[in-house]
Amino acid sequence: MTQRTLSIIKPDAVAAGHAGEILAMIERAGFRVLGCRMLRLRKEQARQFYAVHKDKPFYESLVEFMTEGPVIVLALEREDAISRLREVMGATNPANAADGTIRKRFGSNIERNAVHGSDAPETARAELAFFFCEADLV
Ligand code: 3AN
Repeated sequence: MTQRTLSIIKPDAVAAGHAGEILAMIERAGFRVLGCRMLRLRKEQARQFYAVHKDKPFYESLVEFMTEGPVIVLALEREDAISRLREVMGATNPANAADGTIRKRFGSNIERNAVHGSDAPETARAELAFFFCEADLV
């Protein structure tokens, strides 16, 4: 089933100049880019985006990290987009990520892990709407 998902190339990867290679890996994996924006998250936006983690000990640190520099947000489409993107990304902790995955190549640690991908259809819908109007997706 054709599905949409939201990816974020995180501040660590953008600052290190890895955005182009990460986008190339995503495209090589068969995703169509429906939308692409570079922006710097404000603290309130990052808090809201990661609200599901608000009681976790790493929440404030995660918000600091995600607001430290520009990110690139991507609206993506392909067959089984949500699970396929998570395969291309690799495990949350780059130390556990499979060879050839984005996090294995470009992640530094469990927090600074280069890329985000939605984890379920409902979160994908909400996360896409967080950054894109339907009319912007081409
Ligand atoms: P994923 O991004 O693989 O879906 P989540 O949703 O569990 O992982 O975590 C969201 C983000 O929070 C991660 N991408 C990572 O940046 C950060 N994070 C997750 N677990 C930890 C942790 N134990 N310590 C620090 N940061 C974490």
